[in-house]
Formats: sequence, C-alpha cells, structure tokens
Amino acid sequence: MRLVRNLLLFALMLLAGISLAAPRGGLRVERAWARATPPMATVAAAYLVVINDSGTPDRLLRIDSAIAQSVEMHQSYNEGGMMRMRPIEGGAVVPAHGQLSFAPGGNHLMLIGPAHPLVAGETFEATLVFERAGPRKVRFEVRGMDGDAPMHMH
Ligand SMILES: [Cu+2]
Repeated sequence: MRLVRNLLLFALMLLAGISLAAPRGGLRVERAWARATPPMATVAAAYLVVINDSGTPDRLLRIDSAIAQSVEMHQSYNEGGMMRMRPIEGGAVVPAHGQLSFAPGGNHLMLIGPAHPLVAGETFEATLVFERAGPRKVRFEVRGMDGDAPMHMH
C-alpha cells in the first residue's frame, strides 16, 4: 500500500511539474503567413498574431530567419493622408491577457532582402525572440499576392 501511495505521489509531482513547465510564458503564435512576391522583390510582408494567456506582459525583441537578410517589425501610421511606416523601436509589447497583432493594413513584419522569391504554398521558418518566453520557432505559410489587402508601398 505504501509503495502504491508513494508512486501516486510521485506521479502527481510529475504532473504538477509538467503543468508548470508547459505554458512557458503563456504565449501562442497563430496565423503566421507571408505574402508571395514578384521575382525581383526586395522586400516582402509577413503577418502573425501573438496571444498572451498569462498575466505578465512580454516583448517581441527580434525575428531571425534565413528567408531574408533581416526581418523588421514595422508600424503603419497616417501622415497627411499618406500611409507610411517605420520600424518599431525596442521591441513590440505583447500585453498581459492580450495580443500583439501584425495584420494587413496595420503593423507588419518586413522581410528585407528575401533570399528568394516567396511562392504561394511554400513555407519558411523563423525564430521569434521574446524577452521573457525566449526563442520560439514559427512556420510561415506563403499566400498568393491577390490576398485580402493591397500591397503597400515603401
Ligand atoms: Cu514595412
């Protein structure tokens, strides 16, 4: 009996340990995709949503990927009726119980100097580096150029 009880206790401890370790920052990355590019494109736009289920804010510091020379986080803003963009400095905040959204028409990821044209149906990998949650591998799906938003200008 004692052995059984000890085994049960051990199993409970294991479960507790696993449930504590599993959420790791409480972040989920969803809807990671990039827009297909013409053959000679020098930039490409990519999007994703980071959902924070925890009560602690985090920050997306940078994105590493072999798909481009660099990946910048860009913020869109309106200047005298013109939509313009600028890099988000110092990382992008993922609010507690909230989300960080990069979506067409708003903030976006800019792939500077793509290694090759992005072709619809292909995928590529990138690593998101968070201040608290650390590195996260994410797979982006490339979608056709005739997507749900117009191409934006640089
Ligand atoms: Cu941009």
